[in-house]
Amino acid sequence: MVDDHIKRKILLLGDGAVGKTSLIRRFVVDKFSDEYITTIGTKVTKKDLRIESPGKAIDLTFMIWDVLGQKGYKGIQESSFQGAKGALLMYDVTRLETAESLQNYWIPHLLVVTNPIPLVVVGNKVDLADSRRQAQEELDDLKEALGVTGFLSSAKTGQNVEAGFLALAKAIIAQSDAKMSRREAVEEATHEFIAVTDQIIMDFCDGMGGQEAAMPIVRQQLTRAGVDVKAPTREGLRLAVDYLAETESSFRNAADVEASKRKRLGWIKEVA
Ligand code: G3D
Ligand code: MG
Repeated sequence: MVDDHIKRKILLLGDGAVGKTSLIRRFVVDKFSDEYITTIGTKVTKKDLRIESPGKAIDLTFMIWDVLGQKGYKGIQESSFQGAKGALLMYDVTRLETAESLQNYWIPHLLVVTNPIPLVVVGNKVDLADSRRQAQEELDDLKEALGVTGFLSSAKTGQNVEAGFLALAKAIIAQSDAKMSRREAVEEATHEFIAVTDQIIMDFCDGMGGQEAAMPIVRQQLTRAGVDVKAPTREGLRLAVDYLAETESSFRNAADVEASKRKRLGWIKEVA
């Protein structure tokens, strides 16, 4: 029996407010959740695809990483790049400086961490463009400069939302062997736990009003739970969530502490 099911991590990169979160929402019928509204840390969304090519169909699961778009968060960003097999590079056609950012910031950063991987560029908010023709010319220039394929999209109208993801899927399939090695599978799971750790830490810091006050406690409780930040495990994270809740109960009310704890345990559970 041939196992044609493959799972790949992809990144959605681009400056803040270009429409990354909106694009994922359009593409994935996802349950609506509060933490989706502003992307704090990194959010991972799953999407199953079936790629048909002559004589063959491949089932592909994308793990789409919506990476914090604020420039300067290099640590969080670069740790989320690891293990990625492709990236959608997104800009806003009404703000051309966001296209420059792809060349000046996002691509160089990506290449520090990953080997060259398939890239697709997406010029979003085409519904707001004054001239579609001009937007297309600008996109064509960018495609040529980067040597990649690309599309004009609108997360608002849904135009070309699938096209970008599908083009990336095809490029990834073309490039990689359909079978993921065991080692790669293990690595991928590790990176997912890193994203969840990131999310839990951010959430805790939020509750405490900032990293400055919260980080010493985070370090202490993660150490106590035996969490290795380079390779967090499900068990370690569960324990860390317990310990963090314990410390929170001294300055938050019991119902809030319990709600945060359940939310964080839910994130851990989501990791396949
Ligand atoms: P980000 O995840 O890249 O930071 P968001 O971007 O998805 O949060 O989108 C930022 C804002 O742009 C949102 O507006 C969103 O509705 C809007 N937006 C995203 N894609 C499109 C698009 O294709 N067309 C139009 N017209 N707007 C878009 P708000 O006002 O909610 O902040
Ligand atoms: Mg976002």
